[in-house]
Amino acid sequence: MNYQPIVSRRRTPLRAQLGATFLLSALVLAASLPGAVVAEVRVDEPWVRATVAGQQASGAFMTLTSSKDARLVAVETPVAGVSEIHEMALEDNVMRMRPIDGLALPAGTPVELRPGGYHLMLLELKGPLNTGENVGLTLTVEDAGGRRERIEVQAPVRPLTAGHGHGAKMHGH
Ligand SMILES: [Cu+2]
Repeated sequence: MNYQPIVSRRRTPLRAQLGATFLLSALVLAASLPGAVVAEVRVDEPWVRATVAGQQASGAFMTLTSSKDARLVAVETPVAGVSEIHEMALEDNVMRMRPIDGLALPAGTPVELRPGGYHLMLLELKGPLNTGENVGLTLTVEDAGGRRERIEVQAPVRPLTAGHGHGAKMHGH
């Protein structure tokens, strides 16, 4: 890679101006995200849907807020043989879920994973998920520069009534 063209385009006065702006932004960000020094992605209200007898799939939900532009690219959990990132999409006027390669986490913007929306799909469950238990989830997040970070999450198991039925038919709104 040759970085010469990028360097030659820079102008010193502009850079000096931007420096002050960046410093201010950094201070605001640090104040609004306590604990962001180590973890760059905040995980709020994680939970996993409890299963009923014989059910072999479930969903995991949470709100993710990244301090800089990043993507959620993978999820792993010891309770499932396969874990995927899913989106809901309208097909023939019916909302259906389908796997995606990654979920964009724009800087400073909370991204909600919820029943009926983006979610983490836990497939080939190794056993029942009972209300009151905790499920360990490992999220892999990749920043714009391709650097990856793994985030450990403990998600409590909650009953079915916590949201809409997973994969339920829903009309667009
Ligand atoms: Cu799904």
